[in-house]
Parts: sequence; C-alpha cells; structure tokens
Amino acid sequence: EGVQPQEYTVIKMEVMKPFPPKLGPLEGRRAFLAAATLRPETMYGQTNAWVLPDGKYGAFEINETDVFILTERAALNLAYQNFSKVPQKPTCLVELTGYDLIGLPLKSPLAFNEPIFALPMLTILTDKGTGIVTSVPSDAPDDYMALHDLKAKPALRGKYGVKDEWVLPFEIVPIINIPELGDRVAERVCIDLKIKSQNDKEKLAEAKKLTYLRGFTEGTMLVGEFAGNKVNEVKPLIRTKLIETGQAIMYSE
Ligand code: A2H
Repeated sequence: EGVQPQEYTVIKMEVMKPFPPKLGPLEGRRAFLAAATLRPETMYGQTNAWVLPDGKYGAFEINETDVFILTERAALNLAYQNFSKVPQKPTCLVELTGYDLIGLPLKSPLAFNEPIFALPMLTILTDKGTGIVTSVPSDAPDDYMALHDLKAKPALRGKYGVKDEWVLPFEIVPIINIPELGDRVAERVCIDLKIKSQNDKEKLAEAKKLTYLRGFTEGTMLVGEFAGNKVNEVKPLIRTKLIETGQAIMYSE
C-alpha cells in the first residue's frame, strides 16, 4: 500500500431476492456486495462481480436497512468513516466465504446487464479495498482475463460451481473509446501483450499501465447520460451522482 490514502468509490451491488439459505440472517434487509473501484464512470460496462473463493467475508450492518458484504478489515475502516449501525463498531450478521457468494444474482448501478452474477477471481487481495471487485472487461485487463479464463475453461467453472449461464451470455460492453486503442481496450492490450491468463501478473501490470492513464486522459464516453464527453470531465459527475442517489459511498484507506 502507498503512503497516500487511496480514495475509492464503493458501488452497492444489490443481492436480488429471494436470498439463499446461507443469507437467511439477512431476511428483511437490503444486502449489497460492496465493490471498491477507482473507475466509477465505467459502471455501465459491468458484466459480473468478483469474489475470492477462499476469502473471508461478512455481512455487516451499515444502518437500519442496509447490509454490506465485504471483508472485516473494510467493515472496520467503514465503521470509522461513519458507515456502521453501531458507531465505530462493525456488527456482523453472518460470516461468509467467497464460495457462499459465487452465483448470487445482483442488480448493480448503471449496469446495462441485469442481473449479473458473483464469480470467482483468484487474484483478489483481501488487504485492499473491500475484497469485492466489480467487473468491467471492456476497460480492466484483470477483469477481461478473469472472465476470459472462465469462458474458455469449463473445468475452471466446474471447480468453483459456476453455471454456464452466469458467464457465457455476458459479452464485453463497449463504453469508452480511446484514440488508436478502440472501445475494448482491455481485450486489445491483453491480445497485444499475449497475456495467457489472470495469473500472468507482470504482463497484466503492464497492460493496466497502458490503459489506465490513457482511458482517463484521452477516453470519450460512448454511452450513458454523458455520451460524447471526456472521461476526465464526467468521472467526478458520475461519482457524485451515484453517491447522491444512494447507489455508492466514498471510502478511503
Ligand atoms: B477497478 P489500486 Cl474499468 N484486489 O475498478 C484486486 N483488485 C482490486 C481490489 C482487490 N481487493 N479492489 C479493487 N480492485 C481493482 C474498475 C476498473 C478498475 C477499471 C479499470 C481499471 C481498474 C472495474 N474493475 O483498476 O491498486 C478495482 O478495479 C486498475 C488499477 O487501489 C479498482 O478499480 O490502484 C482497482 O483494482 C484498485 O486498484
């Protein structure tokens, strides 16, 4: 982790009802997978959520009605940022693992796809963000490769109990255009750099460098209420709107 605090937007991906038995203790509440992102303007292109299968998560009371599913570490940080029913003290209604979350149908802010599903990603860090990541395979090389792995490898789906219909129907949604790189920049750089899988860490770091800055400085929105505008201009507007409409919160660590 850097010395500077990182400021994330936490996206509230609502778990659709009825809840599975494991989420029984959450009956009567609104439950959300809480995904930390640096790119709120890309939420139109969501195809799924990512969880770490062996990761430890909990369902924490944020207020009278809302429950966030995330790591205990993030729940503690949030409790000190005024997001906890009991001030400065996270209260966990049920302990969960990533396996419990795989396959949950979700309704996520701005996403064209609904529902989208929680799927396994093996490279999620539990000491960063919330341990939940929202997947935008058009613009995030990690997301593109992890989705590609699941689509290409039936055995990988089998290993984690992932049903075909949670993965195969979901195509890349073009949402941002970057000059010379096009509107599926993550796929483009993963192919150019010959990245083989989500575990190809060095090349994925390179791919992220190539796309991240250029998406921000040169990208143009193709969809949504700010279509035609530059990413760096609309990013704060989209973020503010998500927060003001109760679909996201600010979170720093
Ligand atoms: B970003 P930084 Cl479209 N483990 O969101 C692994 N990755 C995590 C994570 C965790 N615990 N928590 C968040 N992330 C991802 C969107 C996105 C992101 C796009 C393009 C690039 C991008 C959709 N996924 O990130 O280390 C989240 O993915 C490239 C850096 O704190 C989050 O933003 O800088 C980003 O990594 C935060 O990474």
